[in-house]
Amino acid sequence: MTFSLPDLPYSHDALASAGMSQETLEFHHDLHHNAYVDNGNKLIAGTEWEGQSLEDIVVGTYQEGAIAQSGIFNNASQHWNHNQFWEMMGPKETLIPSELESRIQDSFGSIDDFKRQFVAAGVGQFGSGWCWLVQNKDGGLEVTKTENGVNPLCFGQTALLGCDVWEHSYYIDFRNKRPVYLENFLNKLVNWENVTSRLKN
Ligand code: MN3
Repeated sequence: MTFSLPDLPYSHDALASAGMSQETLEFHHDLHHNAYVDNGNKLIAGTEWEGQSLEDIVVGTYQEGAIAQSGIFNNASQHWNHNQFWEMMGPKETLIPSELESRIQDSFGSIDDFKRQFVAAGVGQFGSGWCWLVQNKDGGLEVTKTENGVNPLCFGQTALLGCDVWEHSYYIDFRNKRPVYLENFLNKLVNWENVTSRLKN
């Protein structure tokens, strides 16, 4: 399949009062995400990956242990990551549904402990990357961090929540304050109903 840029599930100014400005979304969605789409399409044209699903391309081109991933992987995975990221946020403040709350308490002890681990993972990712709340195959939840475009699909995990810690995601609104960006993300931007809908039984 050919990659295409999805519309944001809200207007570009919808998250501004929650800490993600219109300018950030114009740069991040319309330019950065679009570049992964365009570059990915150019790179897969005429290869065995043209016509495969996005998930199959990500998993199939991931090279475990490689110092640098291929261009196809980098653009395909970043396209997938951003597709998820836009859906994981929303303009409406949501509470953590009880189903997810109890899973988080089982795995981390408390919501606050989970949030502390998530922020620490994002702050501790040296350079560009993502931090995640994932569900492992045994059903348990875990906080992870990944570099560049690497994501939970590469490890057979389900991505429940992911936060982009590339500087382009926070520099306009938070400058160098990545920890404040991460705390704001958890407390104001996450659509917890979307996160809960990703849980597998
Ligand atoms: Mn990004």
